[in-house]
Amino acid sequence: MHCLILVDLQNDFMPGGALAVPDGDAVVAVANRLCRRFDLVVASQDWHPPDHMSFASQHAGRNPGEVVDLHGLDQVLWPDHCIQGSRGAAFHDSLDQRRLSSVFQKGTDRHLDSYSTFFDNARRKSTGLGEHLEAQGIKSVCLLGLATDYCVKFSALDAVSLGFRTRVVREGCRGIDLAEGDVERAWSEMKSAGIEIVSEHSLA
Ligand code: VGL
Ligand code: ZN
Repeated sequence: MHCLILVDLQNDFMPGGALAVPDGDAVVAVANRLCRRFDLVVASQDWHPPDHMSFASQHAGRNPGEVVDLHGLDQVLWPDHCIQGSRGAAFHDSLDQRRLSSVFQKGTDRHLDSYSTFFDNARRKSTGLGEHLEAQGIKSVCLLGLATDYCVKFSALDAVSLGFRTRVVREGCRGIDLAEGDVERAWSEMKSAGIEIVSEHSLA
């Protein structure tokens, strides 16, 4: 049983959004094509309260892109984004949701960020996705979405560490590259961890 995981295909990560990923909307068509080829399709949503501590607006004198210590973890500060229930947090209008069986929301705890679709950044709480996949008999997952160097990378690393065969679709991802080279380093890190980087057309 194979599962496709669509990572954060939300308006705020698309061009014009609050935390726009360059060319981010290009991956929606890839998602729509691949949906039909998997036994199970799930999606994640970044889903923050309006006063989430990953927002630079919550730290006096700080700007997006800076790093602060948040309860002992390095936290990159972001513009306000993906606020629960907002238009920015909604899926891109062109995303075909008909084959989407469930949605997992993350980053809901004000004090803790969650890049991975499986666990919060402190790895204290599960989103329930890992348990869900196991209950469905899934052995292999394939990921695509936004952003390569944050949510896709951390989700894929958690997937492989949980024992799933893990593939990431290269042309189904776009990255932020806050520091030049972040996206390339993310691909290398994923490969070193045993994640297969595949193209849409090579998927069996
Ligand atoms: C993400 C930064 C902040 C992502 C989410 O989806 O990659 N990046 N929140
Ligand atoms: Zn976020």
